[in-house]
Amino acid sequence: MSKYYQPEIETASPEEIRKLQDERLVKQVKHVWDNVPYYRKKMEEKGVTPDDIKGVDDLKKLPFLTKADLREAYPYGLLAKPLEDCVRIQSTSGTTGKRVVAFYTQHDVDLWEDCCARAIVAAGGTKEDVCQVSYGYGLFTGGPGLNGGSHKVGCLTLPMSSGNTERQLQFMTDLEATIICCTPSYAAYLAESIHEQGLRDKIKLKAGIFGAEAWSENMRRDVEQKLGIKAYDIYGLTEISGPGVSFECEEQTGMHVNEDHFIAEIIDPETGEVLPEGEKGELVFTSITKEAFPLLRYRTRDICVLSRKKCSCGRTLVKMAKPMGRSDDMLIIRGVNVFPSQIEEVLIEVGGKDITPNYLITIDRVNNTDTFDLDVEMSEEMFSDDIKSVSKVEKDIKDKLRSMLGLGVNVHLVNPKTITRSEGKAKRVIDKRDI
Ligand code: DLL
Repeated sequence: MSKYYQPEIETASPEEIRKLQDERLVKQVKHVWDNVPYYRKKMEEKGVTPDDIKGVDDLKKLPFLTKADLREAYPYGLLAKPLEDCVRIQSTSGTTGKRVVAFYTQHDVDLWEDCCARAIVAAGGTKEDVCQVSYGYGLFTGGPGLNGGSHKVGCLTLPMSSGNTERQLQFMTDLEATIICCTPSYAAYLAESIHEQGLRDKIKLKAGIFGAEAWSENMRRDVEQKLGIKAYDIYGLTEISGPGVSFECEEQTGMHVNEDHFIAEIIDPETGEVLPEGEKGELVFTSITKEAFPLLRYRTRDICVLSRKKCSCGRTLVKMAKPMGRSDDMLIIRGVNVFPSQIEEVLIEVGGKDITPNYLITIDRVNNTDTFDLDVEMSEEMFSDDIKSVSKVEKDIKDKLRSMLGLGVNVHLVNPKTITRSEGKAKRVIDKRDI
């Protein structure tokens, strides 16, 4: 571990954490003001100087940063250190516009890896473990982040990257991996393959660390049961360093934010106003220890809730709920706002054991009217047992969606394994409309 690991912070009193954040924020604002003309200008436009920021209470005086700022300042405009001090870039998988490129000094890599190490330790990881990292490596932060964290914990690290499922299963069984890190959709796919190939008895996994995309409690239970593990959520984003911004403990009721490095706020996405603890809104992060790419008040677009309720694990770090959608992945279908997470909710409620968590939304526009199709994979049991009830389940899902959204949806139960599986983040929506 390096000096940023500091597990004592995880159980420090809220006052101690606040004091540390106050000090670090004041220093960070000065660092940004002195070294990032782009953000300094934003501060000047708002009439704020570093002297106005004495601690976390003053955070709300600072301007927000958005993805649009990152694109405008691409590639070096938000860099706060000379390039010769930087040792790494990572980038988002953005498919529209310019990619977001984040820079790291060695200090930044170390603290990021230490945040991931905390996540692995919270999932029960020790140096005795064999940790299979099956997130993508390369520009995506998943592989490199968990890889670094696993090294720091001292696990034997299997740097598998994503894909090549046969090879994944061979190493998993031959080297007796005990921890698997990958996207939840790939975990579900691995679980299916293990089941199919009758490998369950050869699997020694005890924990999974799954994140990078939304996943439901239903999916958690399914993967836990199929792999015989405890499944932990992990959250992060490239702009704020990558995985490990927050992580789940054994209580599995939300993710502890590494508050000694990142300050979390919830704002009203319409007005930008800071909302009190417990209210749902957009998650905003300020990184208070990063050197090269220190974003202040970065709007994540993730809709979330923060909670300071006492956690049975003893950690005092604030917890964020599983993100409940994004303020920007909202679909507008026939004028109705729809979040894919709402569809998932209905599927869990209505589908029960008859369906799997695999679904695909397809939207198109025919004769100026939006069409809305939802393919849902039925479970093996339903496929083999009682094919006649398909239309009833389809109708139940359709009725529930109509009452929730006020929209007619064409629901199709499809055969098991017909929806393309993802080795990275699952693709849940195909929007064919040319708008
Ligand atoms: O997905 C970093 C990561 C890698 C996190 C591996 C966890 C594990 P980006 O590609 O920049 O970074 O995507 C960030 O993914 O704003 C969320 O919308 C979503 N996201 C990340 N983790 C979770 C999660 C990585 N646990 C964006 N649950 C974020 C739900 C998540 N959504």
